[in-house]
Amino acid sequence: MEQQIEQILQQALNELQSASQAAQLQAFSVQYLGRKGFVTQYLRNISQLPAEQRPLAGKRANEIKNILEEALQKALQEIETRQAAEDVGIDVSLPGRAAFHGSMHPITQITRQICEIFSSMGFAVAEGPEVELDHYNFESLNIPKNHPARDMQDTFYVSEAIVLRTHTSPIQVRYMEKHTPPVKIIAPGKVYRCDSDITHTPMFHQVEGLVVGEAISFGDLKGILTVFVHQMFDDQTSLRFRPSFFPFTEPSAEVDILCVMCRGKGCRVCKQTGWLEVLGSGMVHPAVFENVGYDTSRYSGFAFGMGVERIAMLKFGIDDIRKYYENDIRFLKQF
Ligand code: 2NM
Repeated sequence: MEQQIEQILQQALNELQSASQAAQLQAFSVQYLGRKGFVTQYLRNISQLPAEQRPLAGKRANEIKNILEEALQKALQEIETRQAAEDVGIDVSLPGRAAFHGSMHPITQITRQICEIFSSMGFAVAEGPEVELDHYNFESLNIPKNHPARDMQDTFYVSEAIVLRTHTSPIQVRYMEKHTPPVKIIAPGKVYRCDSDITHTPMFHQVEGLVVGEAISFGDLKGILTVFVHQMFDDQTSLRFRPSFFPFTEPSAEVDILCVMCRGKGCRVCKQTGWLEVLGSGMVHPAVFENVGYDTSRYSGFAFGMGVERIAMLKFGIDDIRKYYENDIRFLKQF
C-alpha cells in the first residue's frame, strides 16, 4: 500500500510536467483528485489497513493530496500566463535575444592590476588633467627649455604654454604642491607624444609612482620595485638596476627584468640580451623639491615610471602595440 501511493505521486508529477493544455489539467484533476480518483480511492482503502498502520498512511496520503493540489494550481497558472501572452501576440516559446557581453579593455585591466599592487603597499592613487600647462609638464620637473622632449616634433602643443601631457609626472608635482610629506602615491593615466610606429602610439598609458619622506633611500626604491615586479610577473623574475639619466631624478636608474619569454637565454623579444627594460626610476632631483616648496635638507624621495602597454605586451605576448587601438573585436575578445 505504502509503495503504491508513492508510485501514484511520481506518476502524477510526471504527467503534470508534460501537460501543456488546460484540458489535460482538467483530466488530471479528475484522474487523481476527483471523487473516484486515485488519491481519493487510496484514502478510502486506508480503513482496511491494520489499525496500527492507518495513522501514518493517512498522514502521507493527505500530504500527497496537498502536493498534487499545489502542483496542479501552479501548472494551471503557467498555462494561463502563456495563454494571456499569446492572446496579445507574444510567443513565449521564442528564444530571447542574447545580451551583448562587453569586457574590460586589456590596457584597463593591466592598469588596474598595477594600481592594485601599489595600493596593497599603501600607495594612494592620484589623477590630473591630460591637457596640461607647460609649467607642470616640463618647467617644474627641471626639464630645460632646450630639451629635445620639448620639441614640437615630440610634444603636442595646444598653445605656447599648454601641452598634452607627455608623462603623468605633472600629477605628482600638483600633488606635492597641495600636500606635505609623507607622500606615497601612484599616478596612472593617458599620455601623448608625437610618435607612431610598431612600438609607439601617439597616445599611451603610464603609471608613475612617488614616495617622499624623511630618510627615504635608494634601498627603499629597490625594495618597492622588487615587490612590484615579483607580484606583476612572478618571484623568479629578477631585476637589474642600470645607471641612467632623467632631468627630474639624480641618481637615475633604468630597471630591467629577466626576459619573461626566454628566462635569460636570449630570444627575439629581448633582442638576445636576456633582459627587458620596463621601468625608469631615481631619487627625486632637489630642484623638483624646491619647485614645490619642499625642504630639501629634511626630505628625500624616489620616483619611477612605466608604460602600461609595454607591461601588457609582455604579460599577454603581444608584439605590436597598435593592436590595442584598432578596436578589432576578435583581438579584444581574447582578454
Ligand atoms: C620616470 C622615471 C624617473 C618621475 C619623477 C617624478 C616627480 F614628479 F616626482 F618628479 N614623477 N615621476 C619619474 C622618475 C618618472 O618615468 C620613466
